[in-house]
Amino acid sequence: MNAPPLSPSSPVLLDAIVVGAGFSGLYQLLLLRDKLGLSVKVLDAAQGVGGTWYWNRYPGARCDSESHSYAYYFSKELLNEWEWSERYPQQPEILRYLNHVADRFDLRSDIVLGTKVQSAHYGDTDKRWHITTDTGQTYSAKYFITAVGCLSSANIPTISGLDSFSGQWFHTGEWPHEGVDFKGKNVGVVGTGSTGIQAIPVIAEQAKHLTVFQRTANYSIPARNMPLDDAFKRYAKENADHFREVMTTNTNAHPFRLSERLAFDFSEAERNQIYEEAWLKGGLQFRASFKDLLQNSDSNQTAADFIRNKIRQTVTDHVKAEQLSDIDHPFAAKRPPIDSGYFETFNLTHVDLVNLRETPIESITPRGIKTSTTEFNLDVIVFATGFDAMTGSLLKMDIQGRHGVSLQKTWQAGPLNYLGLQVPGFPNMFTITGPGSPSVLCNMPPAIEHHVEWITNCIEHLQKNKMDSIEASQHASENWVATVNAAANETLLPQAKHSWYLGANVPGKPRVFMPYPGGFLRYRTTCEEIVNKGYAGFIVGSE
Ligand code: NA7
Repeated sequence: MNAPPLSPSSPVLLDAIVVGAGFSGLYQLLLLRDKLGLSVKVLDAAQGVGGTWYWNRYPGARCDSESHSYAYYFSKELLNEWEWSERYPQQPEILRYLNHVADRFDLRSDIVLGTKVQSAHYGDTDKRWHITTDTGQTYSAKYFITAVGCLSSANIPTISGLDSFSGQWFHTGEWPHEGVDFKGKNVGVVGTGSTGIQAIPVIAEQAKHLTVFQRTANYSIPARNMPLDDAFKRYAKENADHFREVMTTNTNAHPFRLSERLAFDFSEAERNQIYEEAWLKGGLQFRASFKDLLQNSDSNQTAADFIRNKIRQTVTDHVKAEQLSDIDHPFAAKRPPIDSGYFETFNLTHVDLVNLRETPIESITPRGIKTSTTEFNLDVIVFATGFDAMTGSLLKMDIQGRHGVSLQKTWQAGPLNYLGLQVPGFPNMFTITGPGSPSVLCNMPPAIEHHVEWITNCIEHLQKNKMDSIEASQHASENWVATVNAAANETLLPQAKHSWYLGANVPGKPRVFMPYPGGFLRYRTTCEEIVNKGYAGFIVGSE
């Protein structure tokens, strides 16, 4: 006779469960608990708070947003007491900041670490979310809020033979806490996105030999990182209201505005002078040089040519320079990296470049990486191969809405959603910076603050009006996905065929443009209008 099944532990009953203890989850906990007085727990698989900044500890990991903008703006006190040390914050500093936030707002008592959510099922009868975890503890909550980040599900390529490799290998997004010692080692880095471009110069400083395996050449702008002096720190604090205003009323939620200039309103010499100044200034602001860089192919070409020339001027080896500047997509159609000495690194005699477009990887052998022509002997392989972005972390959980319909099924043809906040068929589930919202096209903290505040106001509205549930309608969701894709088609963004914005970096993933590219201001305005129309497109009701 079979033994009776083990009785599950009794569920913890809550108003809300939040998954993820990064920027989104911490602020969502604070608002739901302290503003609305709800019972809330945040669950996170990690052993510490920080979300993406807990896991991404690879050499050179830093944020491409400027530090004074990569912060919460909801608390003046917090803004005033925190000191950023560099123009772009390094991973350890961001992690310290988020730990400080957790302590300062006394959040830890409601964060359950080391707990991975395995499933979240909506109960058609009791109208609650039932959550199971890998610790065996279960939860039941009225609201289920995902704060899992857009870039947290590592994309490890399935290359045959990886198991046979006798050296060490790592994915940058799951980096060991004790670090990796590259001294005296032959290292291979696969991937030249933002992560590879940050890591390659730092790994090159330590490794005996570095081979970079490039599939798609990339544009990159010098970051011009530097320590922040007291005058700037004071200026950023004294002008916090101004920065907040700029970040919340522009396209990308960065602390600068897109220029009103059009590229062809200037002579070639004048245009190149504008690019030169932006190049010297450094950072993501380069793409704001002209208003039409992402709309007009010819305008974009002027920026692309400027950067290609810079690459050719920087890299002394003619063959490497050609391979690094042979870029197949418009500038900024993929997330444009910024760097600290990336192209210069290829002038070092112990750094080689392998062009995978000419000689693709065939397998991984016990000794290293074998391309169609050569076997490269390696001690360490670093996969800087990115993420199953925007949907990966959500689909990894077994989420089921009404009538047991899974999120996998609902998203078979791409992430159906309304405003990137809800999915039809999943009542009282909210996705912070979910697919369909501007998210990764923005400086993330303002995008996160907006979503967290919107969700909090929505739940407050339900409670005040004695409503029990909110759910995106199918019709509004289909229209929204069409709106997102129409907005993408107004730009050059879909022309980057291998972009993770389109899901094209993960084999088998449906190709749908995922982040909303119509700009942060337009998006915020749309969200506000929908609320003012009584949550148009949502089904709000008492159950
Ligand atoms: P990205 O931007 O997705 O870059 C991943 C890189 O890895 C990119 O160069 C890819 O080439 C390459 N890649 C991926 N799979 C393979 C395989 N199988 N073989 C060879 N090369 C491969 O990820 P990042 O981590 O750099 O950046 C993600 C975001 O994090 C970034 O945009 C910031 O917002 C923070 P491909 O271009 O696909 O040909």
